[in-house]
Amino acid sequence: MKDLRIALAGNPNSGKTTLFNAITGAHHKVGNYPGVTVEKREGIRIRGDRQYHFIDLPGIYSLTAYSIDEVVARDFILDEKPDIIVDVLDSTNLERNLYLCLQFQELGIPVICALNMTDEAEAKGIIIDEKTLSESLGIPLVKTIGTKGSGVDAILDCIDNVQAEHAEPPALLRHTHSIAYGDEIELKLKVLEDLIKTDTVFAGKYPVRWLAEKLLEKDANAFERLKEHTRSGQIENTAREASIWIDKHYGKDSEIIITEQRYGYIRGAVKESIRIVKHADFSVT
Ligand code: GDP
Ligand code: K
Ligand code: MG
Repeated sequence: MKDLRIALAGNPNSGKTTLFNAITGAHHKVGNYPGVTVEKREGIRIRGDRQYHFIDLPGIYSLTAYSIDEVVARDFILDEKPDIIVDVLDSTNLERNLYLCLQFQELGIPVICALNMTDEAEAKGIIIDEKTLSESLGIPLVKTIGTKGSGVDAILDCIDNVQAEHAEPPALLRHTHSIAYGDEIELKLKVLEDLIKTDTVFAGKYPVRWLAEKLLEKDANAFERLKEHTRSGQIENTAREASIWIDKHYGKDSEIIITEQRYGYIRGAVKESIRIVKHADFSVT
């Protein structure tokens, strides 16, 4: 039987556990992540010749590894390398929820979005054109209502499709869709990516583009991982010089610049695919 490992991730309160229960029924295992008291919930769903092994990750807003929940979620994804991430989004608050989604996508692991709470979104007059949103983000989307268990089969179908498309090479090292950060930052990223690629041990562990971005953002955990795998200080020095250059050039911290560009990209995608209707209009249509 084929075993697929699927991380259920998303912001706190987006409905991950509700959806997890709807998908896996009563077959749960609850424990802790190694060394910490953060709860780890695992469950299995069997369909046809496939065993879907779901892991309900702690709710987080970002992968910056500032809080223990972020560290747990990030380490799980980077070190355990799930086959697929199902990112559960609160459809009533898409922009904020998509920020995390973009970070998963940048990791190069196949991502599927469950647009959850679509009942609440509809009640608020938020109309999501999921086809347009899916095309502009380059991510498959499935509408769900966790509390009613609706959309569960569609998620499993979507997992099957994504898995068939991504059979090779190893998930973590594949580069998918990513946003462009403008000529100057792209140039710095390119130099860093080329340098990282020459370090075969380090480059083999993580997606190169993602690493280059994280180093440019001065992400402390990414620097720690770099030091774990390479003795050469060249990547670190180049990254630090590049972020200092960006700080000066833009007059702002490189982490802020990169974050703003991600939000700009999300806002653009959401603007094209969401309509808000007033209740008066809503009752007519
Ligand atoms: P988690 O923090 O992401 O695990 O979120 P939970 O699964 O604990 O859900 C948070 C709250 O949202 C609970 O009260 C759920 O009953 C509720 N909820 C989950 N999914 C939906 C949904 O699709 N629609 C609505 N209206 N409520 C939902
Ligand atoms: K709620
Ligand atoms: Mg939960």
